[in-house]
Amino acid sequence: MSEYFFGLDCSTQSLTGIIIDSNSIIYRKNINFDKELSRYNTKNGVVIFDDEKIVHSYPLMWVEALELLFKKLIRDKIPIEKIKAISGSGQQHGTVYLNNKFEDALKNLIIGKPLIHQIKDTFSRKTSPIWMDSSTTKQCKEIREFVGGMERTIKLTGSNTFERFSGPQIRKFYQENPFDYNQTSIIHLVSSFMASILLSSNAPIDTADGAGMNLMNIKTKKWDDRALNATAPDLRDKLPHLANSYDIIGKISPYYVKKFGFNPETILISWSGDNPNSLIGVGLIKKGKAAISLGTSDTYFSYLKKLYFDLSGESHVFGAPTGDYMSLICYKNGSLAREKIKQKFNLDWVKFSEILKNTPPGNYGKIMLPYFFPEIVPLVLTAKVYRFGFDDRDLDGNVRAIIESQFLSMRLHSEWIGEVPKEIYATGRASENREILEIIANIFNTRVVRFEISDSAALGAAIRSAKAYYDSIDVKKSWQDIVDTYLNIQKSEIIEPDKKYKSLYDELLIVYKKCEDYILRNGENPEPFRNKFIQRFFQS
Ligand code: XUL
Repeated sequence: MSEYFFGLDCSTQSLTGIIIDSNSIIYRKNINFDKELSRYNTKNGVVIFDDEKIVHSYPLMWVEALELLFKKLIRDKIPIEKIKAISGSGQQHGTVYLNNKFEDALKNLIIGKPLIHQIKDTFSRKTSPIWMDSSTTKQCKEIREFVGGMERTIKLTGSNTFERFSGPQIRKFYQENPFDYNQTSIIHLVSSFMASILLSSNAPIDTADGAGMNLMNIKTKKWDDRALNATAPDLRDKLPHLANSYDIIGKISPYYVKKFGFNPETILISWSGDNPNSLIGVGLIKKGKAAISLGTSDTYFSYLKKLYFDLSGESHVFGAPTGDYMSLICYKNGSLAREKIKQKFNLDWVKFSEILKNTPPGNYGKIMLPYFFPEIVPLVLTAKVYRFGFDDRDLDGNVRAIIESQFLSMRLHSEWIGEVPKEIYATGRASENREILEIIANIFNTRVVRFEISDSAALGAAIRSAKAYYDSIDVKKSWQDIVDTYLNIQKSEIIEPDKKYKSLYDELLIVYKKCEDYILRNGENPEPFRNKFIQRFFQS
């Protein structure tokens, strides 16, 4: 009898499930929150408040999506009892606040009632601030100063304080709602919250995702007293314990066995963040390669064998699910910014791609700083789009500019890693767009590889559950063997850079940086540089 492994990804806009067996992908299903759970009235899975810096979502919606997905497994006649192990992935940094009724409610679930009705009164905060929230600048400063400045914060927690990170978000909640904070018994990440739902008790936070909180010592992988004290009182008592990403945290709760037919022996493996899961899903378990994930957020990440800090403070070090580390840069103006241009000109993706195909690399020197939303890298707290050499009515100019600007910025802000990747793996929904990948290959002057399964976070979670299962029954499979198995069965597409654009993009990068410096750091006027670029590449 073949063994199944189940990976789930609770991301910003949807919940995805992938089932694999020892050497193939058996099943994929995606539940879009806006479409299938429309009564929550989310837009792209989130709620943006009047102050656009405040962005939350509904933990109950994620739980409802989980039950819906299980119902679909039954409808699609998946032999659920074959699933040996489950792990998962959650959008990083988001926090879920629960009161002292949470565990009791989970332990006393009744089969006949929907899950959400049975846990709805166990939240001390109805909504969860998520990674898109940028409303905690004050708290970031307070925590950073308490810890001893930016460099000490980076060396202690792996990152400078960031608005979306869990620590500053928790501090804001404590300061603005002290009563509700006191009513909070446990604060979960999205990943550990969803794992708790399946376990029917409080699941640990894995150290890979825990690194995105500004609360964990990145070297010892333990909660750090200084960071905890900088954040909120009694915080240690309100956090789950920390575990390795590969730890077995228990067996699936009897509730799911009775209600959906899961096997009572199914083991649960720590859930982790979407980016650490994607690292596994694209097989990054060695140095020298990088990945770009084009989801709601755009991220650029690579595997690190040893700790290595970005002291400029723009990037992060998280844990890797193998027990090592990963570096990451995150952009808020990812898919949603691309969508803004697509919608503004009433395009579909086919037309969008045609324009990319028919416009020249370098875009006649038209440059955009695409801050449709507040941006993380570089830090921009007030959304505003800047255009150099064109205006917002220029269809072709805007389409190419949004894509070129996103990846010029990524190249610029990933230079601290000091290593040009030999290959970039592209993942996430927008990686299905070949024209975007060609632009990435040319801007980075690096080969881009795209695998068939763009849901690398869910796949990574499924792979992690398979690895932990085999380890538990003493079947020796190395990380390399196991990731190769699932990469080799997928179709892949390789996009080579066109060398003739190397010098063009090297120069455009300098002009792009001048534009950024001018707008954000009072730098010199970029126009003479931009004009020289235009003369050299478009007027000779
Ligand atoms: C990473 C980050 C986002 C979220 C949502 O630091 O904030 O990538 O994980 O995908």
